[in-house]
Amino acid sequence: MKAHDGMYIDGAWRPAVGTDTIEVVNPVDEQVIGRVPAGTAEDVDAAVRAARAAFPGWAATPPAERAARLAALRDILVARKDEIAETVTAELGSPLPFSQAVHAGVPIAVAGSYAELAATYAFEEKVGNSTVYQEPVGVVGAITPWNYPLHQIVAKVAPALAAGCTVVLKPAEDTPLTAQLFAEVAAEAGIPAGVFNLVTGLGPVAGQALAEHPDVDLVSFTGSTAVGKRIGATAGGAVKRVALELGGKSANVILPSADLAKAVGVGVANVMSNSGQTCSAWTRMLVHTAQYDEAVELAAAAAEKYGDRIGPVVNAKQQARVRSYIDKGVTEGARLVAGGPESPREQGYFVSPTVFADVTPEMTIAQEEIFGPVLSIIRYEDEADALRIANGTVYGLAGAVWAGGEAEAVAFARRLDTGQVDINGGRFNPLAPFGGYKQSGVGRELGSHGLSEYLQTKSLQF
Ligand code: TXE
Repeated sequence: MKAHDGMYIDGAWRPAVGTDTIEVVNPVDEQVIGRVPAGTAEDVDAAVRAARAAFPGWAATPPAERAARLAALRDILVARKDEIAETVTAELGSPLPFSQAVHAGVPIAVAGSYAELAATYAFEEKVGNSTVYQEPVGVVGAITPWNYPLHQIVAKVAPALAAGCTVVLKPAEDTPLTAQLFAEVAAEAGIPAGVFNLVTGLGPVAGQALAEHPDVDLVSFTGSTAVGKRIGATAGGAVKRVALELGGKSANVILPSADLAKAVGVGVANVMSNSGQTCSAWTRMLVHTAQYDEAVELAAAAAEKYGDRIGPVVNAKQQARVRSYIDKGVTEGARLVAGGPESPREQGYFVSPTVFADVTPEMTIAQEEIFGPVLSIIRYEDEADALRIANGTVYGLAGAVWAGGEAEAVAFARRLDTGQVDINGGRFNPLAPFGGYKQSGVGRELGSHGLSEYLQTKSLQF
């Protein structure tokens, strides 16, 4: 795989300050496929200075011109779609068709939506005797995870650029090649020098330096709850804007009137896709006691069919983490009906698609984010019980409700303490705000809500 040996700062690839590198490993065969520089606080500082210098010019660029650059960026993502999919597959291990459709397809849709929003958003409006302006916050520090390498980048960088902010990106250490490819795309799209900058590196070094940099005005972080809490505390102490997209433990609530087979089939597919490494994954399936045994049978059969075709998880650490959760499920008394802790292959970081029945709401596997292909099926007695279980975790990111009628599902969904709910399956909408209630985070991504995160409000009175 092609890898740059420098940082993308101020419109050019520049040598890193230090000599340390990070190995990029293919999770399917454990082979090293590239090396990128491990950035230091000095690299971060150079990138922040470039972003600061570029900010006044980009903020003053008319929204229509910013929209044109984003449209160009989208077009280049389309032109390089195969290369994107191959790069994500090489460093994340996801099957190529999934990388094509989701890892490349979704960011293309999101970049397109921000090209349009930049052109149409009301950056200025009259309110009584005032004019209210939406102005860019300034320099953004974006820290992204590896699970959807390009989507996580585009979901931050596109709205930031649409708003008129400039960006320094620190991508996940497992998937830096996709981030380097994105920097090439930004350059090709004519995003001016310093408006987008990339520093690869380790979280506790480059990530922390970016989150703590005094000249960063807004930190947008997606990743683990532990790191998110630290970043939130630092940003709060510095009175800095912060957006946090953290974990989830979403409930898939199947009401008795639903099409059970469909709800279970889609539910299992949702958890297994991307090997379960999705923050919004419906990892808890809630089924009425009268339909429970049938649902367990359907889910186990569906999971068995996937085999190792779902692809591996991202690295050895994640594989060990997921397998230890499976062990914990068994120890705490849940019943394994598909998969288990043994890896289906000798080589690569594979985990078998796993389904647990007889899971009770307080078990560790029903409370903590596993981030692997593991489904917990929980029994409920009535609707009130289902609601209590669904809302009974520290998280509140997403969820699903299935019912015979849409109105019944919507009534239930309105009582869920989560930021997004799919009704009878739902369909991805790049304009729909995405983000968490409770400890799943602060702020929203996507659509106009995502754009407004990067804006601050000024009013003039006449
Ligand atoms: O996350 P980290 P990891 C969850 C998921 C997973 C667990 C661990 O449950 O199993 O987190 O994953 C950077 N200051 N999610 O260890 O460490 C890091 O370099 C600043 C959910 O990969 O949080 C990377 O760029 N930055 C999630 C990013 O933070 C730091 C997606 C995320 O890595 C840092 C990923 C520090 N001190 C994991 N330490 C979701 N919500 O989608 C690390 N980073």
